[in-house]
Amino acid sequence: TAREPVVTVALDPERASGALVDDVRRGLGSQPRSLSPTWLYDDVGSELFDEITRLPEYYPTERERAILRDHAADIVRACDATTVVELGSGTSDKTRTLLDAFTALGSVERFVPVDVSEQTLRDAAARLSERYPSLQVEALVGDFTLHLGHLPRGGRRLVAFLGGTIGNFYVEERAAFLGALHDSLEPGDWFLLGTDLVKSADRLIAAYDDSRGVTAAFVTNCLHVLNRELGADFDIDAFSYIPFWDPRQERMDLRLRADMPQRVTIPGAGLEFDLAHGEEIRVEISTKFRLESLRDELAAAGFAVERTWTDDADDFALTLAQR
Ligand code: AVJ
Repeated sequence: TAREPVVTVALDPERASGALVDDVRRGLGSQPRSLSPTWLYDDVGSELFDEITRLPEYYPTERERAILRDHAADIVRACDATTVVELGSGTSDKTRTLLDAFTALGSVERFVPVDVSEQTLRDAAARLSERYPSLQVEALVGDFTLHLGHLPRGGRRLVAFLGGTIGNFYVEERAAFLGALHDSLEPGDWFLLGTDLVKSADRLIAAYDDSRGVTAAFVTNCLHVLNRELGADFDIDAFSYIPFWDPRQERMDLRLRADMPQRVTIPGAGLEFDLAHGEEIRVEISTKFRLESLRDELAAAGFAVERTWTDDADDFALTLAQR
């Protein structure tokens, strides 16, 4: 019979709402205005992101799944971890591809999904315990930029950070994240990283500007979150979604543009400001990688690349590195 999942809450809700307030003050209180993509993932946002992963234009999910499907056994053999950690696990079904291989071929004993959404995590933990009765599921409700120090210790650990989410970080945030991950691991522990790769601007823009407008709804959802959580009065219909490819920084840059001037009041953050006509709020970046510079960045953080796998079209990469 399945062992009961253990759920540890590192993220205290009070601090989380404090982080929202801090981010809003810092990001919206000065120009150019920005918001952190963290706030995109409330229940509605998580649902919309799930829908994005099923869009024909949004290739990363399918490509990463193909790599996992074709190479999960290689990954298991290369690291033979006893603890598998997944950062930002969400509802993810790609986890299953990985765990199927680990439970069939390896000596995995424990799975540690980490996510900011407590309900999503509790549901996932219960489902995974059912599906893998031999596995101890120890879920961690936490933010992977803050709570890596709370990862359970012991055994050979593999930390998986999939989906290309690392692309949401700015260069300096990425270095800080990799440094913190390095500090939270022991020598010999493993890191499995999913990254989207540089490709033609056409395909990238199509992936972030789908014809059904799901991505636009996903990005715009952050304004609904601020209206609800902080009592803000964004006139949401008066914004357009502006995704563009920044070829110098090699990243998608996703913004909301005010179609008319408006005064915004955000009581929960003690903030009031005027948005000019055409003024933009940057909500998310999605960096695309090249394998060479990725290897250098990992090395700079103290990780040695063991192997890299890509899909047939070289759209996406999975990199296995060791601390
Ligand atoms: C979940 C961060 C990997 O950057 O592709 C998808 C988020 N935003 N469409 C990405 C996203 C708009 C996604 N990540």
